[in-house]
Amino acid sequence: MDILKKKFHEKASALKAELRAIAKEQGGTQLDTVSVKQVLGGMRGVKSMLWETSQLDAQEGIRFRGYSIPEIKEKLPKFKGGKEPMPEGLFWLMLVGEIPTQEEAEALSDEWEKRAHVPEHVFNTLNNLPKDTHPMTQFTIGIMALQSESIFAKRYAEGMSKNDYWDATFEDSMNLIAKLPVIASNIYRRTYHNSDFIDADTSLDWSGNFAHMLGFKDSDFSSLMRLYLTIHADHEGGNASAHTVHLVGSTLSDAYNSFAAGMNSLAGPLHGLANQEVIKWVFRMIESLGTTEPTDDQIKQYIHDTLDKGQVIPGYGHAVLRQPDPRFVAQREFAKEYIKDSEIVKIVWQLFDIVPPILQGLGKVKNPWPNVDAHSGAILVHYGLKEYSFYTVLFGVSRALGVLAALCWSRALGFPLERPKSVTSEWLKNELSNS
Ligand code: CMX
Repeated sequence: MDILKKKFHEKASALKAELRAIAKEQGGTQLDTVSVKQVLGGMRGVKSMLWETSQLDAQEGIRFRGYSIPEIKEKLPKFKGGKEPMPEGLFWLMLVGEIPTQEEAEALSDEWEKRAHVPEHVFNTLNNLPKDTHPMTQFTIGIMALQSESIFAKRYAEGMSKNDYWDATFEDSMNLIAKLPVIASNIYRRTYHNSDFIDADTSLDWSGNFAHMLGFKDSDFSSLMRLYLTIHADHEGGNASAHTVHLVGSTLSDAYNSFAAGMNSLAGPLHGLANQEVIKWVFRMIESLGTTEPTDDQIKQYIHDTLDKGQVIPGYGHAVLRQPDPRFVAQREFAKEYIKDSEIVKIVWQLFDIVPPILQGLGKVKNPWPNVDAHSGAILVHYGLKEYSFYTVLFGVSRALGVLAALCWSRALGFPLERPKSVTSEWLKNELSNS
């Protein structure tokens, strides 16, 4: 991928010089002040990180290099005349800020195929785990086992110059992205299909081949994977998984260590694990109500019961968004177009009408609307991927695109070790009493 690498290096070198000048000449300019609420409330809204690949607006949702989800759906290259965007195109866009041509996206697909070989010791490591190890745990262990392949770690040990960090990070990122579908599908097949593994189909693109290795033959499922792996890829830098990759990467941990750390963050139920929690919650509701066609009143009662138990409604709410998540909307549109009859999808749509007013009524939930995780499981169930413990792995494979493109930028721009300041409650109380 010489063209992509060269393009990235040219753009990164220019921006690095520009940012250095800004830091020198205008470094003292105050952008924001941090409030006590931000110190105690999870640092919401604190502008403290540069993240080139995407930006999130509370009302509008995510934009990748300035393009909204409807725009990337329209503009990114498609695989063999299909309707859904190729994630290869999104990676290219996030890395260099340009929509690739069809040929460029296909060349990237071929490049990832060439880099997809996973060494045997990774599979042996996974095989030594108990079968009921959560797939996200298997995923991070698989990535950690793959760290033996890190070019950055090897070159750093040999005395690599700071100026070359971006190059080694680019190579590691490309290799890791290429290998993730192989690791993820291996985990899926060993956990749920008696280790009946499926060889890669090299005629397919990154997503189509992933769907194939998972064992899904329906071409609509491959289309779903293209959309899914595109829309989950990035959500600016402050979300927990992206920020974790950024933080760990800032210590010059390589792409494998940094990405595995981010995946442990994605595995939390307030973040990526919410996609499994949503469908688990829906299945439990169906079981408890004894019907796959619950009435609105039955659903309302189930929601109140959940809240009364001190639990959250999974798939609803967001730390930044204040409108229905456009990633939810994109999945709803996909379901409307591709899925004619699904009881689970229908329930998800019922929930979209019923949950927000109830959460609004609590008077404390800042965003009563659905997030990305509210819809994905129902579509996967429709195509037969019912093993919901695996869902966050799919999210993780996609998230690699954004966080690794951003990691390349961090190393190319020479960002320093991240080290914000903490304070004690004693300090805070003193400060407030003196103000
Ligand atoms: N159900 C019930 N209560 C909710 C809620 C929900 N879906 N969303 C927020 N709240 C509650 C919070 O728990 C908090 O209650 P307390 O004051 O009692 O602690 C209160 O409302 C205020 O929270 P907030 O400021 O609106 O939301 P946060 O920014 O703190 O948290 C999030 C955001 C996503 C963690 C939260 O909305 C939530 O727990 N949602 C359910 C889990 C989920 O879907 N997560 C996936 C997010 C998307 C992703 O990362 O993949």
